Amino acid sequence: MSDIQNQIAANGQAALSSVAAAQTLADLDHVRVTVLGKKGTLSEALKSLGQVPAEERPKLGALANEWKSKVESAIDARKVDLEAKQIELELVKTKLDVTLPSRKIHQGSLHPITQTVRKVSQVLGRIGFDVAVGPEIETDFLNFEAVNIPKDHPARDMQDTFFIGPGVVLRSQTSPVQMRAMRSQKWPVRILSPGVVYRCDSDATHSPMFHQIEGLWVDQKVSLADLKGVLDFFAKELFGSDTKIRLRPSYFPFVEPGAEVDVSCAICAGKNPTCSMCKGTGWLEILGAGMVHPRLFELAGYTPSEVSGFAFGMGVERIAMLLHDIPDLRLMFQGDQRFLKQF
Ligand code: 2U9
Repeated sequence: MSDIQNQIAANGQAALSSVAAAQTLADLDHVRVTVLGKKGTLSEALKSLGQVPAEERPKLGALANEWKSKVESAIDARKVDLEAKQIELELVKTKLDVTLPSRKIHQGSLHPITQTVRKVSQVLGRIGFDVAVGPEIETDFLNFEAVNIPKDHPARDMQDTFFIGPGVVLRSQTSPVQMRAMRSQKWPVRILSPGVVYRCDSDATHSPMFHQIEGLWVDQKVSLADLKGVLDFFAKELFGSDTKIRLRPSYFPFVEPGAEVDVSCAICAGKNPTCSMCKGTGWLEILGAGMVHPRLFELAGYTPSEVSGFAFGMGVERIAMLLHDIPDLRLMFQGDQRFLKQF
């Protein structure tokens, strides 16, 4: 055997050993380049055939090509093995347990405050109340002056209201919305104003931000009997058809006369002295109401002798707590999924 024959066979053998020893796809590619690449050992051997006598060339050329295809086949076979090995390694590394149950998809729901606002608006919408909205940043004039809250009223104190600039406050009730409505249109007016209000107060039963819904009905000859009729309908729709209401005299600057309104306790009907809802009184306070003060009509640009009206106001959190037996106001603002997913 000639030196070149030996050389080709030795290179071929060495290449086969390197292919068998390759542990990664990168190793294998390195072998392919060093053996079969442009300057690879077998390619160089083929190039050097030019220097051997012409009669030996076909035999040596065939030998070199034979080794070349042997090495190519060995590389292809090894590549299949190494690819399988790499996939196996990946699978072990990621430890994917396909038998685990999938994560549950939780369906969201509306916040109890939103549900209550919608329910109240829907019930009163059926007897003709339209929803009106207004700004949360209000003028001192519309928040206080225009709804007959005098300069020396405690609500005007720094301790009760967020003052955010000269003559500008965060509204402490939604009354300015109704006042704006009256000042911009002639009667009749029959509106509800749901919205956020702000007061400097924070403890177990007070939040610095809470929600109110106020209602206003102004027309010719609107009476206290109309107010009672509307509130009776409202209470029965919200708390059940057996519900009764009662009005207790009270004072609010924007109405005269004013009243606090209670509904009968659906849990014990006053029969359980230790009832957690009504504490045995049989009544639950739900809102305040009254006949619109004539001074407000003047400030709205109406003629007080031509019109009359009633208004009412309620805290939405309180209504939601009564409807769903929620024990603590703070639950409404904490965003706790364990609480919220019950609605
Ligand atoms: C205009 C005229 C009259 C709205 C009213 C109440 C009585 C009332 C409280 C309930 C609980 C506020 O959230 S609360 O603290 N509200 O008792 N609100 S009458 O009277 C108005 C409003 C606007 C133009």
